[in-house]
Amino acid sequence: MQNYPALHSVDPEIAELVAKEEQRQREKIRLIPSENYVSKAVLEASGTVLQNKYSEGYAQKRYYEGQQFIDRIEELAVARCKSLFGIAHANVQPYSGSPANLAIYLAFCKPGDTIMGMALPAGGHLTHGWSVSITGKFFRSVAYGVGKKTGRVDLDEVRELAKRERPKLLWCGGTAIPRTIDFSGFASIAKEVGAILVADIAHIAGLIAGGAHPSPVGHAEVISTTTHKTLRGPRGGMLMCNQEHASLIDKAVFPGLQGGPHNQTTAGIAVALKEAEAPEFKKYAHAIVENARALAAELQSRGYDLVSGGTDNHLILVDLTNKNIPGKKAARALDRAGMELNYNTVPFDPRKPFDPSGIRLGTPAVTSRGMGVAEMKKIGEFVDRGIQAAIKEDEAALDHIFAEVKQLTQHFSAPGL
Ligand code: DSN
Repeated sequence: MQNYPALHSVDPEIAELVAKEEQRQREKIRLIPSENYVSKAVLEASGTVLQNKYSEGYAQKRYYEGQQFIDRIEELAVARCKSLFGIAHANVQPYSGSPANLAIYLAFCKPGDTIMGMALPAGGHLTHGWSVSITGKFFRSVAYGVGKKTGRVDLDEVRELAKRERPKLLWCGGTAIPRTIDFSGFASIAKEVGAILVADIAHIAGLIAGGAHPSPVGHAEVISTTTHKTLRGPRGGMLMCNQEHASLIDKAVFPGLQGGPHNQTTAGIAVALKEAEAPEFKKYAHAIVENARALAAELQSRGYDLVSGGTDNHLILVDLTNKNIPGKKAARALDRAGMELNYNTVPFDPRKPFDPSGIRLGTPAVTSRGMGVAEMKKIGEFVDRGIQAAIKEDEAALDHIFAEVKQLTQHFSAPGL
């Protein structure tokens, strides 16, 4: 357990809740594909006196004095990002993924312009133009989906739609895509219709950094990511582009959209990027994919219907329709049984987003704990037993599974805890 003596003395209520959350993260099998465990070094960097400093602007061009060390920290984060991804320009100031994506609109679009992204129910992200997001309200948004039979993006359909609609921005990437993204295929469409291709690699940044997924560099003109998913950094965002767009992107982030950067996060990002340069991180990235494949195979062998028939990356999307249980009921029961995942829409879902047909799970966090293929088989069994118990509303069985889950997790220490 972490020791927070000052917090315990000033605010025992918050201290106790933090301790309980830590215990929860230690005991449970964490399967939300957008979550992870940061290292102790990242945690330490994110909780420093950098909290105390304003630094609007960029290194060597700030609007506040006293930037001798903040500048160096941001320069290190930028240099490490550029080197890790092999790109000319990086901005590490976006507060998270949604502000990073908004900055891209600000850089390249005017309200009312046509933009094109993957539909949310097909696996896209809210900020790729979905109707309830500011990006679907301020811009004319057109959405592509996935094939009904394949569960995969059909680039011929994307091309046809793009030729008809002529979007200014074309987004690829999303939040529930279990398959490899064909960045070069998207790039050829963007070129054909004169759109700027934006790759949102939030989910797969760590896989790309570790060589377990192809890189969008050289294909997408702008790349957006969060830093806290497979990349295993603190909660934050980054934008990357070639030199041609550098100034537009930087101006859109500040002063266009944000004020002072969160320097404590910048330091945490710098540390995570250093960790991601290490050879062990490459092994980690490949192990995430190997584990996801093993977990997917185990679920399939137990009769689960996986969108697209499997996975190429860290993420598995399960359509529970054939199991006669809605996603939310399954996710709630599995949480009680010690497995944390989220209910999710599946493509062409006849149910509502707040009570959809699927669950979404992934392997970044369990892989950070050092779990491997043998444990994935066990987790597949736990998930199946949890869902069977949920169908029967057998709460005692769920409690029993949680006890077994704790037996397993106690053998795998989690980074940072
Ligand atoms: N909320 C993130 C996810 O879970 O995928 C995306 O923004």
